[in-house]
Amino acid sequence: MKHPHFQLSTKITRALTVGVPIVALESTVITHGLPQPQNLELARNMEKQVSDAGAIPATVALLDGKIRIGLSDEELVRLSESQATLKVSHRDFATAIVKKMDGGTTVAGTMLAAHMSGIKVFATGGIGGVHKESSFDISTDLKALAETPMIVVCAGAKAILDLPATMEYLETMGVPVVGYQTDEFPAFYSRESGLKVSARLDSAKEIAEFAKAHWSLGLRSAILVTNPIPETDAIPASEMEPMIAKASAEAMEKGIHGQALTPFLLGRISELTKGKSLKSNLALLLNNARLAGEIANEMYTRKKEWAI
Ligand code: PSU
Ligand code: MN
Repeated sequence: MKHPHFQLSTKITRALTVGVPIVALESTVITHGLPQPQNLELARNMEKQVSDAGAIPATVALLDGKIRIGLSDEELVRLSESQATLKVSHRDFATAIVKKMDGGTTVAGTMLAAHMSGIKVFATGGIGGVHKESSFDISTDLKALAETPMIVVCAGAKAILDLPATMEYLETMGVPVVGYQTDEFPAFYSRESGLKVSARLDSAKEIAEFAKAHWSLGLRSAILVTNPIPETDAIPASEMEPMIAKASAEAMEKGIHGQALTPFLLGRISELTKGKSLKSNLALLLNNARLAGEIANEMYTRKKEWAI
């Protein structure tokens, strides 16, 4: 791929040419979502999970204003330690490019860059959605899911969001919400939310077939695959609720809004749960990377049968 603002690593360029399975990974989780040093450890471990599943990891980020697909270990270290990174969603790319900044790409940002590069599968922790504090604060992630044909593996969305409103938005935009081995939309730290997914699928193979059927109709949305956090790492919704309510009230008191809201809530919840939520967060991210690797493999196996 030739584009003045993109730089693909040699490994990713080769993988795209040969057509081997690739999984894109976001970087806002490294720059804004997790504290140091867990962020670096997580970035490395997610790449390892993807590799262990037989796919090539492509962490997406901005470095010196270039959209980078596939980072070296030194670059992961730089991103994890940098204090002045931009949180890059759709409207922030040009800012980072013209100001030659480093940036962590959100779900929306990663989807745009990965799709333009020809990558079809992406793993993240939780998607952004409609915030509780203001119903006008709707993450660009939802718009990206509506208009970018990729498979996005997540653990649902955090209960810091208005989950019913988030699900309604996804329904309106025609985004399938697939439950991996579950009928219920998972709520990130918790396996339950009380909300139903639009389809339950029990294997990576079924997910690949589902994507093929969806896109064969000319539909251009993503397939959102929701993978519940492993049982051993889950925190019951009832235990999370008071922490979330407290963090949310503090955000409103302090007047925190816009791009700063999600990082504030995540940080506060981690403090309030004394690190318990952080441990869960890391576990579900790895779990998602693994499933995304398996799905990418299935897509690869079927590539010759399909024109995708
Ligand atoms: N949800 C999480 N952890 C995160 C994020 C969301 O549980 O780190 C990050 C993702 O990168 C997501 C972004 O794309 O926050 C959404 O931010 P906003 O609500 O400002 O669109
Ligand atoms: Mn927002």
